[in-house]
Amino acid sequence: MNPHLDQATPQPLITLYSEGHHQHHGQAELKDGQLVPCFEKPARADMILAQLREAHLGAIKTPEEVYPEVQSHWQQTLAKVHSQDYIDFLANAWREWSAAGHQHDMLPLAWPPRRTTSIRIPDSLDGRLGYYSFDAGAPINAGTWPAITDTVQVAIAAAELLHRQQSHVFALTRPPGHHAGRDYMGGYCYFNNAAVAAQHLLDRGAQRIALLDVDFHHGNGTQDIFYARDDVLFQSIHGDPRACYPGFTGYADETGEGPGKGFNQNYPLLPGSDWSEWSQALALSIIKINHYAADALVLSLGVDTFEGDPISHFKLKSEDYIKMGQRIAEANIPVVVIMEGGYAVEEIGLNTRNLLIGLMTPPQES
Ligand code: OKP
Ligand code: ZN
Repeated sequence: MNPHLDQATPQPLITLYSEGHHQHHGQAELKDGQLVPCFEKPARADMILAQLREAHLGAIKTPEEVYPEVQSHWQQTLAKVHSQDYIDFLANAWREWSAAGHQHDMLPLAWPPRRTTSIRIPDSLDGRLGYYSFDAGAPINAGTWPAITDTVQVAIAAAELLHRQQSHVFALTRPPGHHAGRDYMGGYCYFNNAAVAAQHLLDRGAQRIALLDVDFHHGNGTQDIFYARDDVLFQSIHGDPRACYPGFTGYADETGEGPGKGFNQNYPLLPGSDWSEWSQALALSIIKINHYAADALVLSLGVDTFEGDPISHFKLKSEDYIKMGQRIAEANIPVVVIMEGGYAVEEIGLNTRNLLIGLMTPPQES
């Protein structure tokens, strides 16, 4: 046995969290042609928080506690990864919807098909709702704006803390963000929390950020935001788009464009993949990160790769998340973990906790 293993005492890990996410709770989503209760719900974050407290992983702080200026700065950072018209749409959407007398969640009904002569922004709210979304999986209600702006501040404060202390930080963000593109929502996502964290690190002087997305689903929104940029190396390990949601992107031949050519990397894996297949893709991605010589790593963490996830198709076990965290720690750069998916609510806390424990206690070099 490695004699150093048992000497590896976990360092405290600071978690950033804000209560505001509770205000966002959608009523229903479509699954296999049926309206079912939303899988993406406040209990997800509550379960993670409970496990972090039980494991005494470290302090849990609000964005204002670590970075009081976040309240006056977040909109600037947000506007670098999302278009202002999209941000304004989200800011006003519920007010317009409720003024029209509606009480149920907003959900889009129509999208422009291929070969649309010219796509303009409709005046009507229904028109804009379709224009600014790629699916009907991101309901908007009264609490959506407070929740998504709160969680963007969680992501920024976590990035700020990483910048200051140069050690790992966990941003307990909810709702997730990696399906949100520059000017669209979808797949439970509105603002791209991971992209905002990466942008904040660049604004603080980082030259190169690696953004690794380990959620079961392809991070199509993050790919969209950074596709033509070379200051963020985006990599995603996910269910093969031939079989898995969102299904239109995530192929291995999507490698970036213009100055971003070579800075986008997808690792599609077949449904049913377990740790042995999954960890091979991870190893390849870590080699890329090392080669890129990133200043920091933004980890889009979805634990919907878990074997018990109700909407996903990989076969990772709870113990595998410890190994995942350890392997990622071997990249030897500070990591800001941004929470994305994970819908096996009973196990979401344990799986997340295991990842974080692995990250904080890598096997020691002998
Ligand atoms: C968000 B994240 C498949 C339906 C998929 C949306 C899934 C969004 C996942 N039958 N519905 O990446 O965890
Ligand atoms: Zn996912």
